[in-house]
Amino acid sequence: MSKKRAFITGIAGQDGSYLAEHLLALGYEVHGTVRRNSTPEHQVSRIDYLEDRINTYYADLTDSQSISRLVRDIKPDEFYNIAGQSHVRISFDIPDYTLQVNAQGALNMLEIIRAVSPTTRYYQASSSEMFGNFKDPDGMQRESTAMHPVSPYGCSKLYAYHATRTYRKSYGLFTANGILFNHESPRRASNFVTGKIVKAAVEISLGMRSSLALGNLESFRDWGHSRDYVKAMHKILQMPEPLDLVIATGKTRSVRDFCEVAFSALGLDYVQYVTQDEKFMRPQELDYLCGDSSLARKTLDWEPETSFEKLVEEMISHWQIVLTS
Ligand code: NAP
Ligand code: G4F
Repeated sequence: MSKKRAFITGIAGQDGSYLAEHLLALGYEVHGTVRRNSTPEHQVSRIDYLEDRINTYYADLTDSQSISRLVRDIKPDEFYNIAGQSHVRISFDIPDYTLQVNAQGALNMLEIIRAVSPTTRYYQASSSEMFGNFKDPDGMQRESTAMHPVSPYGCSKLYAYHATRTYRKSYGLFTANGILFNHESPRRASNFVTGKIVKAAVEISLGMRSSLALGNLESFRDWGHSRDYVKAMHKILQMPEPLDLVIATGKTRSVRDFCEVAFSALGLDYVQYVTQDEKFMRPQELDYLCGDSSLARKTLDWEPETSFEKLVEEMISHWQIVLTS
């Protein structure tokens, strides 16, 4: 039997790299897009160990033709649209670009599926940032919770979420949203708060620096592991019918809690090192996220496998190796 073919936009990103690894383990033929970068090593640093086993192509979500040609030739069984301008605070600096990539870009991908390969199953990387500061009376966000985003990033993702539903209902395509809560890993870029805290804590423990400036310490996030969440992405595209599902751990912690856990794992008291700087605050903050993924757990037979403590431990080990080699 011929192998199933998967196409991943943003294959060199955090999730793209774990998803490629997971799909290869399941026996898929894996194709994916990377962006041109003036330092090519940056482009593929998360996937260079997979180089001989995956097929990569230069493309961009804002350049429809670049991806249309590939989809026409490859005819993938599954298309994972996980490329994106993924940084919420930076979306306030580059709102226009964020919209072009995350909103118009997703629409471009849906049009390609509709026109060129309508039997391809389509996954859209939607986000808990779409909820903004809304939660249900029990303090959680789920599929039915109102969505009122508070950032250009959240607005762009909400557009893509609705476009994905619209194409499903209008054209009968298999298009589905994974509404993923924050997920991290050793491959998380160090300008997201978890990567930033862990990298700095390890540097402090090695005597390489003496402080860490952060923004808001009081916001709460529901942090899981990217390696676990990409398994849910794949399961979402195996359902008999397309559905939009929340993927989360159901446990929430503050940025302050994260600092405490990461620094104390290294024998340090974060209070002595962490300062606050306005520069890392956002014009509007999303205060509290805690996801109820019971529908996904039931429908997909999925659940997160990595504990919060193990996630932090893995991230620390990664930075210890990088910073001492
Ligand atoms: P990431 O590490 O930033 O990866 C995003 C990937 O998209 C990168 O490879 C990036 O390329 C690529 N990309 C950016 N702009 C592009 C464009 N115009 N055309 C083509 N590729 C482009 O993000 P992630 O954490 O893996 O997240 C994956 C997706 O899930 C994103 O869409 C994100 O918004 C969404 N999401 C993430 C989370 C989370 O907590 N991680 C939660 C919910 C939703 P470069 O490497 O060249 O920049
Ligand atoms: O790590 P963050 O930048 O992630 P954020 O904004 O929650 O977005 C991530 O999760 C979303 C899902 O909900 C994804 F859709 C999105 O792509 C991305 O992966 O910030 C987390 C919290 C925020 O409240 C922020 O204000 O940490 C706070 N924070 C405090 N100091 C900081 C900092 N965030 C960053 N990046 N840098 C700081 O110095």
